[in-house]
Amino acid sequence: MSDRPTVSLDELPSILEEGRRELAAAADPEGLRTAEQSVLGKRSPLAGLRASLGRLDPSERPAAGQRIERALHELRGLAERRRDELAEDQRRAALVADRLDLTEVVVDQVLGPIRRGHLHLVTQTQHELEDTFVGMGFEVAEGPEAETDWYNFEALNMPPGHPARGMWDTFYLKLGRPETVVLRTHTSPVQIRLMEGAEQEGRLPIHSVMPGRCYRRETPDARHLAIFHQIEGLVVDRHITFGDLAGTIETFTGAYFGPDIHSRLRPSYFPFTEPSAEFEITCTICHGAGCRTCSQPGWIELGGCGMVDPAVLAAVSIDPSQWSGFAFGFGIDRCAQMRHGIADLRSLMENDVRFLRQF
Ligand code: FA5
Repeated sequence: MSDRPTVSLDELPSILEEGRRELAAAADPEGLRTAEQSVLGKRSPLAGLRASLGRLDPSERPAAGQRIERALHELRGLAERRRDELAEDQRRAALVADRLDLTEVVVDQVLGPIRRGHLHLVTQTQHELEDTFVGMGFEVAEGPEAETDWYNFEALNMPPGHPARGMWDTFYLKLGRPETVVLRTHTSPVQIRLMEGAEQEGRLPIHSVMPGRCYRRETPDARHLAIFHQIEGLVVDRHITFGDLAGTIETFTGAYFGPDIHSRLRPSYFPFTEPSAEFEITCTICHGAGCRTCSQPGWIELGGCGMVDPAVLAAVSIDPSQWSGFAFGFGIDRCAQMRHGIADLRSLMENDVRFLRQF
C-alpha cells in the first residue's frame, strides 16, 4: 500500500501557490533543500497527485498529467532560481566578511596612529623669518615671479648691455618682445614696485620685507639651486644711515640664529646700492672656530646689502634729498641650511620624505 497522501486535482492551484511560497521563503541553502523536499519530494502533495492520475478516467489523464507537469516544471524552476539567489547572497556576505581594509591595517597596526604632514622646511623658514622681521617692525609684501626686464634689471640701475647683468644667469620667457619678461633672478624688483606704489599713493616711509621664489640658470651644487628663495628688506625713511643697516642686520642675526651668532659686513658691489656690502654671519657649524663648511674663516655669506642708490630713488620719483634708505637680500634656503646644518642644499628639493620628516 502507498503511504502517499491522496489528493484531488481540484487542490492543484492551492498546492502550486503553497509550493511557490515555501520555495521563496527559504532563507538559506539548507532551508531550500527542506522546502524542495516538501514541495517536490516523493511525499509531496504534487507527487501524491501524480500517483493518483491512475485513478482518473483514461480520457482525462493526459490533460491532468499536463497540468501537474506544468506545475512541477514551474516549481523546479523557482527552486533553481532561489538556489542561485541564495548562492549570490552567500558570496556577497563572504566578500564583506573577508574584505581587508588595507588603510586600517596600515595606519593602525603597522604605522601607528595617522600622522599628518607638515610644511616644507623652506616654507617653515620663510614664516620664521617673516615673524622675526615683523617683530622688528617690518611689514611683509610680495611681488610677481615673472617680471619685466624693467623691474628685474633696468630700474635697478642695469640698463640693457650693462655688464652687471652677468651677475645673474637669467631665464627669459617667450612673452612679448624677446628678452623683455624674465623669471626674476632676485627679489630686488619688489623693492621698485613697493617704492613706486608708496610714492604714488603717499605711503612713505617704507619698512618692509619681501620673501619669494627666484630663478637662475645655475648648475645646482651644495650651496646653489636653480630655483631658490630670497627675502628682501627695504627701509626708505628720513635720515637713514649705514649704521641703521648694520644695526638691523645684527639685530636680525641675533634674533633668528641666537645670541652667540653675529654678523659682519664686507665691502662689495651691487648696481642698485651705494655703498654695497656682503653680509656674513658666524658659521653656525663651527661657531667661528673655522671648518670645512665655511672654508675656515669662521664666517659664512648670507646675502647682499647696501644703501639704496639715489639714482634708484630718483627713477621711482622719490626725492633723494628728502629720503634715504637701505636694502638687503639673502637666501631663505641658505638660512635653513645654516640653522639646521644641512650639508647639501639639493636635499631641500629632492623630496625624500626621510630627509623632510626630520624638520
Ligand atoms: C642678490 O641677489 C641681490 N639682489 C641682493 C641685494 C639685495 C643686494 C638688496 C643689495 C641690496 P646675490 O646674487 O649675492 O644678491 O644673492 C643674495 C643671496 O641669495 C646669496 O648670498 C645667497 O644666500 C642667495 N642665493 C643666491 N643665488 C642662490 C642660488 N642659486 N641658490 C641658493 N641661494 C642663492
